[in-house]
Amino acid sequence: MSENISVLGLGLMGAALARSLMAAGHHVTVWNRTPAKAEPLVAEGAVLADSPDKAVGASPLVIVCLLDHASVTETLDGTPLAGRAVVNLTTGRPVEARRTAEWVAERGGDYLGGGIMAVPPMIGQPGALILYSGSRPVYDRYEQVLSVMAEPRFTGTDPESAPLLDIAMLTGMYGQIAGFLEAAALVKAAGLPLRDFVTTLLTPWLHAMAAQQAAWAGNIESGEHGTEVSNLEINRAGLENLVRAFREQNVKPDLLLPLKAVIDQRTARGLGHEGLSGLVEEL
Ligand code: FVH
Repeated sequence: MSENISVLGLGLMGAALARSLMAAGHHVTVWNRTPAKAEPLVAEGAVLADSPDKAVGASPLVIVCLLDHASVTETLDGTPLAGRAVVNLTTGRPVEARRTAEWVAERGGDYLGGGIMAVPPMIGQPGALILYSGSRPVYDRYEQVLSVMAEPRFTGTDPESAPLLDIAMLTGMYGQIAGFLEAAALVKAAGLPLRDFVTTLLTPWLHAMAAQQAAWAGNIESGEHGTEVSNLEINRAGLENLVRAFREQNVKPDLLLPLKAVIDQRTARGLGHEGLSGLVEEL
């Protein structure tokens, strides 16, 4: 079914979102602070609104994708939000999402926030994911429409949950990037073929190791950090060995040191018999 949808914000991400909705046959009205960015989309069939007010007035479903939450409330201030489903795909912190949800509700709108787990070229393609939280009725009503942009996943009615999980996902990603960068620096400094190392050794190894995370999550939920595999004392010695090896190879272990510090802290409490999952208690 074709829907009337307004998209506010035509940066790299907003334009990709609008384009995917148009490709699925929806009637899309667009607005952007700098109107020139709307021109390609208008040429492809979008309707240009010359103010946020007119954009919001044009459709029951309003998708917003701007720089930050401050620019969202600034843009929507004074627009006719009563009865509108406001889907905010602007990145923000959990407390900002709560504030923006309340701000929209005070003006009669129904708020659904989203955390985009994709870059613009992935929008409309398999593999793109958007985490949603907030209004369940809005999610249920528009789930089909949302699925055009990326696989939608509803994470709860608390508007803080999607941004919190978004941040948790990015945290996992940055941790893996940190490990990759240290490994790459070590291999490169030794003059070994890096691409071969990554494709034949590192990536398969990381996949295999990631399989342990579900068991660790169970330990963390239960508070039982015992291990039959490798305890913290062994990992402390292992990290010590890594750090010494890095220094001998003239490579800085700077991204490994914070992990070593938390392991040292936990073992100093006499908890070296525990598994790595116990480190969460320190954090
Ligand atoms: N691009 C990405 O890879 C990431 C992936 C994950 C999610 N993010 C978030 O998406 C939001 C928008 O990101 P973007 O990539 O579209 O960013 P830009 O291309 O820089 O476009 C920014 C748009 O925001 C408009 N804007 C900025 N300030 C204001 C304001 N005060 N009032 C109204 N609009 C404003 C800007 O307008 P203009 O500069 O063209 O006039 C663009 O439309 C973002 O939250 C990412 O974290 C993307």
